[in-house]
Amino acid sequence: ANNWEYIKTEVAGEKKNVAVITLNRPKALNALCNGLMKELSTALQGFGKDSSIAAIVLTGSEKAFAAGADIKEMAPNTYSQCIQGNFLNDWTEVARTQKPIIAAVNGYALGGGNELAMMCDIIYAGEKAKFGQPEIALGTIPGAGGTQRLARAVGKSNAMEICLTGNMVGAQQAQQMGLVSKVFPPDQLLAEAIKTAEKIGTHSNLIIQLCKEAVNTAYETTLQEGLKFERRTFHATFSTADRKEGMQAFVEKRPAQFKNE
Ligand code: CO8
Repeated sequence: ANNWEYIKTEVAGEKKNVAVITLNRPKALNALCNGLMKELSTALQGFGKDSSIAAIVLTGSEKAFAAGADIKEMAPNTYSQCIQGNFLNDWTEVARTQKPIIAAVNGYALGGGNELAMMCDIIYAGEKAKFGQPEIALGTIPGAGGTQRLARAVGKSNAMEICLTGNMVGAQQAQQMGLVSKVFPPDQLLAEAIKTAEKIGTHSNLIIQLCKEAVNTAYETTLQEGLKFERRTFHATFSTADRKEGMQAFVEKRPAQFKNE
């Protein structure tokens, strides 16, 4: 129904509760121009508010998830324009989304493309996927999490090597490092990501949201504060109808009927 220029959106899964957003700028290997990022933010906000959607899958093409920020668009920027235009501020919508997002990465995930994947909650890769932060070769550094989220995902030595050399790492290596949780043949990747999103979608959307928030808190605070947040959030689930139903259903040996309340 939408007239997107740079993305495609559809609803998938047996229960039609999985949103699939496909980056669709094939001529530029899905380079992340302003227009694309604006459309992506708008689509995410829409699916975020749509109560029939439980989880979101973000993907690209077989050749490229995204080859980075649009270098041609970015090249003329000056320091003062970056500051005054708050360059990259629009990029955070992915990380702000409350629903789970799975990145299904085939082909290149470079620079801003890898950073975009890392803003998602789970990364699945096709066997030929290639991850990297090549900014260093352009005389700049990562600007949307490539030095920060990557270091937390793969540790200092791996992150340093990736950011300082600009070398790409393949899917298997990315999985060994912990950047990627599963690797699939390229033609099965999207279906597998949707399957996982559907599995997530069998649970209570309300509790899913709390759980995502709790895991994300592990990246934001000390262990003691994080444990406290987790404990209180766990306690809070006892005020929900879905927690009552989940436990009742277990006791009665039947599937739970969650109402997201
Ligand atoms: N920006 C703009 N155009 C691009 C980009 C890009 N990042 N990547 C590819 N393209 C374009 C090419 O210019 C080419 O267009 P044209 O046909 O008009 O010349 C087309 O896509 C196809 O690309 P290639 O011909 O180069 O395809 P190859 O298969 O030969 O090579 C590569 C594929 C290796 C992926 C190669 O295209 C490449 O190295 N791309 C650039 C990768 C890169 O440096 N990415 C990092 C960008 S910097 C960045 O992301 C900074 C992030 C800052 C914060 C993030 C927020 C945005």
